Amino acid sequence: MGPVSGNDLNGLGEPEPRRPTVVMWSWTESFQHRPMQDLISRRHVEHPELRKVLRYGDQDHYEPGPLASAPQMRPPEEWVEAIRAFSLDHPELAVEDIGFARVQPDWIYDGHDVSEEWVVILAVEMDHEELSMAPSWQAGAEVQRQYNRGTYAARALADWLRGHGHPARGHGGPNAGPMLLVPAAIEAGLGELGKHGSLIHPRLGSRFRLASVLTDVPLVASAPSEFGADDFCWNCRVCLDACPPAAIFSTKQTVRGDEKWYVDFDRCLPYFAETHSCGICLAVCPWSQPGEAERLVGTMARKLERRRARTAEVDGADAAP
Ligand code: B12
Ligand code: SF4
Ligand code: SF4
Repeated sequence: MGPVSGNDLNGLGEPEPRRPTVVMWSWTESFQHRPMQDLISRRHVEHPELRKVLRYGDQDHYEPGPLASAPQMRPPEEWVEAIRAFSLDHPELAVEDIGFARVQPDWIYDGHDVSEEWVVILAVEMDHEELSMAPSWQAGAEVQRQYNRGTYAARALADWLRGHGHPARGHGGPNAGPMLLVPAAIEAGLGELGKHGSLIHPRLGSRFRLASVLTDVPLVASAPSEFGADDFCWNCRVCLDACPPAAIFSTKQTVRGDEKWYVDFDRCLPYFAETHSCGICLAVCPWSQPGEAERLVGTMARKLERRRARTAEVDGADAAP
């Protein structure tokens, strides 16, 4: 694991904002946990079943498609609609959701350069039955399969934008790429951060992966989506009780100047490495059960409504002569 705690590298307890540090999933640079990353990759490659689904990662040589010389001009709203149609309705790509956000410097890894103004975030669903086999190679294989789908879709969208004369680069897992995807996906309206450190989506729960496209094509930012997942997490501890190395905190932590749910890197990583990428926390989250997220969105909306009505009653009583 190296001499420095992964939590220190991540900035746990640091009150000031700063750019994140690459801690895992880069094949082009060296960092403290590189030997651990290489060990995990080797175990994947040596596994007779997992090896069949590995497409991207250290074996990956990506040639972006040609950039058309005359950029096609359209208003931002039209680009948003065209990109949504390309990614959501395309018979081969068909990602499950998409969102748009302006890139923020705090998401970009130290030492990396992102000059593009916009990021398009793609959400790719994982099969709940396969995921529920975690910890096992079967759940690990589902993670890889959906990484393949996300990376393929992101690169296809980037090539499509380049074909219209707009520089774009597509990226997907397992590679970390140049920036954090979770805060970008929150900003792009794809969900709320859960206690288990992953996103909760209002339809997919936590059973999805992310991929991204960086571009300068003019876009419109999506509205962040708040539907009560954060509130729900305060009264739930299913993931916390199910996590074998006890890596999930019961309260929010200060990390690089933000108060947020946080997962103990030093506890999660060794278990993740031993189990072909664990994922128990995603599988057990009530929001991840098929059909359950929509029901919980309704429950949380009613709860919020009752709370608002009670506050209005109290305010009314206080104001009465
Ligand atoms: C490195 C990495 C890991 C490492 C270390 C994670 C860590 N917490 O430090 C290890 C290998 C342990 C790991 C484990 C897992 N990971 Co991981 N991981 C990544 C990766 C490649 C980079 C994240 C990173 O640099 N973290 C290090 C630091 C900077 O972490 P941090 O400050 O605590 O930030 C985390 C969150 O708090 C949040 N975040 C960061 N800044 C901010 C700011 C605000 C305001 C908020 C609200 C949130 C937020 O994003 C970070 C996610 O780890 C991302 C892909 C990407 N490019 O983002 C996938 C990613 C985050 N992992 C993912 C998942 C699902 C997992 C696992 C469940 C494994 C699995 N089987 O799927 C576990 C869960 C453990 C956990 N929640 O941390 C998904 C999350 C998808 C989702 N639904 O949200 C991602 C996005 C991969 C993907 N392309 O889909 N992961
Ligand atoms: S991936 Fe596994 S070890 Fe890591 S936080 Fe989730 S349940 Fe715990
Ligand atoms: S299992 Fe419960 S506490 Fe954990 S992320 Fe899901 S809703 Fe939140």
